[in-house]
Order: sequence, then structure tokens, then C-alpha cells
Amino acid sequence: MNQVKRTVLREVYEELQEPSKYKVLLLNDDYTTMDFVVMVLMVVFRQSLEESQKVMLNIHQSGKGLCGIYAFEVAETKVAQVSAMAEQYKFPLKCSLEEE
Ligand code: TYC
Repeated sequence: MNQVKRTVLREVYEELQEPSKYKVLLLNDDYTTMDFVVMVLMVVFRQSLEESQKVMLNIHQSGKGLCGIYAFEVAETKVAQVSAMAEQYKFPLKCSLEEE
């Protein structure tokens, strides 16, 4: 098969792939209040009060936890929103992004 056909085949294959998804994780720390983390989970990740409390406690006990899985741009926006809220309220809360 010649190079042009291989290139076209690769391009078609790549276009057919589902775009990667990204996990957004919150990290535990000793200073951010539990209520603030619950509020972030409700506002940014659209979780219910009950779900937010469970997720927050899991992060508190295990060190980090999954908040949601999104397309790259959405995940990046969530991380930026969490950072902006943490900065505004002067908490050291950190959020990270991981390819699924
Ligand atoms: N460990 C914090 C406390 O005891 C609560 C907390 C939970 C902080 C989850 C960050 O992502 C976090 N106040």
C-alpha cells in the first residue's frame, strides 16, 4: 500500500475514534472546609447534596476522589472553576485532570 493510501486510512481511522474522556479529581487537604468542598461538588459538578457529601467524605478519607468524567474542554473548564472558587475563598483546594 502506498504512503498516500496509508495516510488517508490513518486519517479516516482517527476521525472515527471517540474523543478521549478525562477524569476530574479533587485532592484532600487539611484546611479546606468540608462544607466548601460539598458546595463545589454541587455547583461545579452538579451533584446532589447527598452525593456531594459522600464524595467529599471519600476524598477526605482516601486522599483523592472522582468528581466526574468529561470531554477535555469541559474537564479543563471544571478544573479552572474549582481553582477560581478556591482562590476566591482562600482555600488550598486542588483539582486535577487524568485521561480515562
Ligand atoms: N480534609 C478536609 C477537612 O478535614 C476536608 C476536605 C475534603 C478537603 C475533601 C479537601 O478535597 C477535599 N476539613
